[in-house]
Amino acid sequence: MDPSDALVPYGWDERVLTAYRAVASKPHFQPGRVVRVDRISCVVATRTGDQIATALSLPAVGDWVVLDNDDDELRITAVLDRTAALTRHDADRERVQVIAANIDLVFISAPGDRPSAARVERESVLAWESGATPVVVMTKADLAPDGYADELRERLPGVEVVITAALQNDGVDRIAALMHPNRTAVMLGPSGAGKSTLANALLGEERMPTGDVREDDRRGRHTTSSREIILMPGGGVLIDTPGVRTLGLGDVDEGLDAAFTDIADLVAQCKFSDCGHGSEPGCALRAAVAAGDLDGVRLENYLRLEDEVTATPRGVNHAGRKAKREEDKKAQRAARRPNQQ
Ligand SMILES: Nc1nc2c(ncn2[C@@H]2O[C@H](COP(=O)(O)OP(=O)(O)OP(=O)(O)O)[C@@H](O)[C@H]2O)c(=O)[nH]1
Ligand SMILES: [Mg+2]
Ligand SMILES: [Zn+2]
Repeated sequence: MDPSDALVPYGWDERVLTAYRAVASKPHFQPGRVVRVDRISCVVATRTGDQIATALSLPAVGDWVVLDNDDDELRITAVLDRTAALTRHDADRERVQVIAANIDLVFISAPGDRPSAARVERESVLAWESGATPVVVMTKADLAPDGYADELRERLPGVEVVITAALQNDGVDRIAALMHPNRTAVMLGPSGAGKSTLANALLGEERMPTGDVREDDRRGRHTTSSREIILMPGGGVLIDTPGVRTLGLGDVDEGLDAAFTDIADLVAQCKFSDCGHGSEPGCALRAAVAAGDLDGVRLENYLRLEDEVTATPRGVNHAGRKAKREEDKKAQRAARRPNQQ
């Protein structure tokens, strides 16, 4: 592999080269990484710079693609297998959307002016499910209530929580240190969380547009409108995304147990294998809450999220729900296979 290849800053390495060679069947084909996806087109970084490309179905930002330009138009002919992909479902579970592909880290922004550990927990399920490593990034720490950082650390065991206030340049160096050449991170979080502001602090310049939040409820104004790759000055790739209101979990499976490993371990100790974790005797989860070993609020959120995943009313046979999850897992794997036109 040529280290001076113009795609190296985008993460081009031996792995991608090998994957590319396995799929690129014609010598005039060229590789590229999708750096921006709008509603109808996408921009691909190539060895000759950024170019607009067409595709039968749009890839995701972060995808490595095979490009064909034989009749003056740049066309995506194949999408390379993804290492990890962050996906979300619409509320009706009909549409699956790949937010970012080939990511190593998911920065879950937790705005200090709108504290919600439950939302961060929900997003951590999606992050674990993606195959990448979640990192909670508290933003606007200057506006956070006392104790919010501790609450996040308690509610998200095993996840690093970084405290930042990008406008004051606080904590930004820790985020920079998590970025490496060849590493891709995506920022997740609601509109107005300060994602683009943090990106600018990492860049050291006001490149990404930012917008204010509404006075009454601190919601943002959807300033960022497309998903976009930003090359970090010290190497590595950051993907800024528009804030989304609803992050449906859809067919999540491993992500839920990964985000709640402590609870997943306890479930195995309930007396009844079909325990609904309500008032039945011998429930290990309720016992752990009573003993002060498990946060009751965290348990309620877990049960809510699990209900959403299984989309089956609570109290019905747990084994049936488990079986459904197994089925979902298979279907999801099939759906996740990148399309190769
Ligand atoms: N007080 C304070 N305000 C901040 C901080 N970081 C960002 N903000 C403000 O929060 C508002 C929203 O910031 P953005 O960076 O546009 O938020 P975003 O997450 O990119 O929002 P979308 O692009 O809409 O998803 C702006 O008014 C920022 O100035 C911070 O550390 N402290
Ligand atoms: Mg933004
Ligand atoms: Zn139980």
